[in-house]
Amino acid sequence: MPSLHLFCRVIDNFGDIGVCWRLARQLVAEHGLGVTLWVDALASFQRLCPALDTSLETQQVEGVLVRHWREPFPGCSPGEVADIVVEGFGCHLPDNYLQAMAARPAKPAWINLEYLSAESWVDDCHLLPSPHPRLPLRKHFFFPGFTARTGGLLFERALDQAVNRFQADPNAAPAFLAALGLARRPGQRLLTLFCYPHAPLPALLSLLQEEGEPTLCVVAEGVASEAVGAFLGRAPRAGMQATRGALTLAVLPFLEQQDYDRLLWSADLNLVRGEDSFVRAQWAKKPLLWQIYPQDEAAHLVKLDAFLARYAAPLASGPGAALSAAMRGWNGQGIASADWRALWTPGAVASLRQHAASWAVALQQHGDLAGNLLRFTKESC
Ligand code: TRH
Repeated sequence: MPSLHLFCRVIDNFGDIGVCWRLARQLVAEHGLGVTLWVDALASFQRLCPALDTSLETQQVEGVLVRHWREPFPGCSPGEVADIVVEGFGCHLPDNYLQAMAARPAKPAWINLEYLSAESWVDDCHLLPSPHPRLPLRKHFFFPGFTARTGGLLFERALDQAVNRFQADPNAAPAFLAALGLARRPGQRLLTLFCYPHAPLPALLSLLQEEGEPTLCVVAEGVASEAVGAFLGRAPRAGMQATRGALTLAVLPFLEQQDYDRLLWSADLNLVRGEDSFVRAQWAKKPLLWQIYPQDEAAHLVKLDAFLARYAAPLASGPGAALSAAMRGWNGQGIASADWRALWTPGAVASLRQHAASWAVALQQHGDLAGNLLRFTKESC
C-alpha cells in the first residue's frame, strides 16, 4: 500500500484542519494507506478531535500518524518521503522536504489540494500540472467541486446510509440531542448556528424572538460570542440557555467532528460557514444557509452566487428565490423578515427538504474526493 504525507497549515479557523483530518481518516479507513498528517496548530486540531494530545510531537489517532509540523522542518532523506504528497491548500512544503522529494529515485505524486468553489473555471483548472521552477518535480492542482470535471467532495463510503438510517429512526435525533442536554419541545424547530463574528446575527435573533413559531437555536461555544452573549446577558459558556419570546438559544461545547455531523442531520435548518461545515450540511440533506468566508474586494460574493446558481436552479421559483434572498441577506446586511417567512411556508419547507436530499444524491454521482484523488495519482502521476 502506498504511503501518503498530508501537510496542513492552519491559516485561521477550523476549515483547513477540518478538511485535512477528514481526508486523512478516510484514506486510512477506506483505502488502507499509511497516512502521516503534518499539522502546525495542534490546539485548533484538538477542538474538533479531542483525542489529540497537544503535548505530543508524534502520535497515532484513528490510524493516522499525526506529527506536529514545526519550523525548521526536521531533516529528511529521500527514503522518508511518501509515495503521495498532498499539500493542503497551497501551504508550501518545507524546502528540505522538497529537496528530498526531488532526490527520490521514483518521484512522489505531488498534489495541491485546493479550496472549494462552485465557479465554472474550476472545471478547466482541475488536474492542471505545474512544474517546479528549479527541481525535477511536478505538482497537480486538485480542485474539489460540484461537477463531474472536478475532484468531487469528501464523503465517506457509509455516510449516505448513516444519514438515511439516522433520519428514518424517530428516536435517533431526540436521543442524540438528549445526550447533549437538549430537549426539543413539540413544534419547536431546530436551527444550528455556525457563523463568523461579522454575521448579521443580532437581527436574526430579534426576528426569531418575534416569530410565531418556537425555535431552538444551538450554537457552539466560541462562535459569534458577542451577539450570543448579548442575547444571554452574560459571556457564553457551554450549557447556558436563555429564552426570549419564541426563541431559545442554547450554547453547546464545540463538538467532536462526527458529533457535529449528527447535529446537522438532526436540524430543520443549518446555518454553516467556510468550507467543511458547508459541505457536511449538504450531506445532511437539510436546508442550509451558508455564510461564505469573506475575501478582499467581495470576491466571495461571486463564489456565493456561483453556488446559488447551481443549488437553486432546480428549485421552483418561490422557494428558490426565498433561499437565494435569505442567503444573500445572511452574507450582507441581514435576512429580511419577508424572505425568512417565505422559507418557512409549508410548501417551501417541503420543497427545500426534498431538494436537499436529491442534491446530495446527485453530488455523489461525481465520486468521493479521496477516491478520485487516489485514482488520479495511480493513473497519471
Ligand atoms: O472554521 P471555518 O470558518 O474554516 C474556514 C474555511 O474553511 C475557509 O474556507 C478557509 O479559508 C478558512 O477556514 C481558513 O469553517 P469550516 O470550513 O466549516 O470548518 C469548521 C470545522 O469545524 C469543520 O470541520 C466542522 C468543525 N466543527 C466541529 O467539529 N465541531 C463543532 O462544534 C463545529 C461548530 C464545527
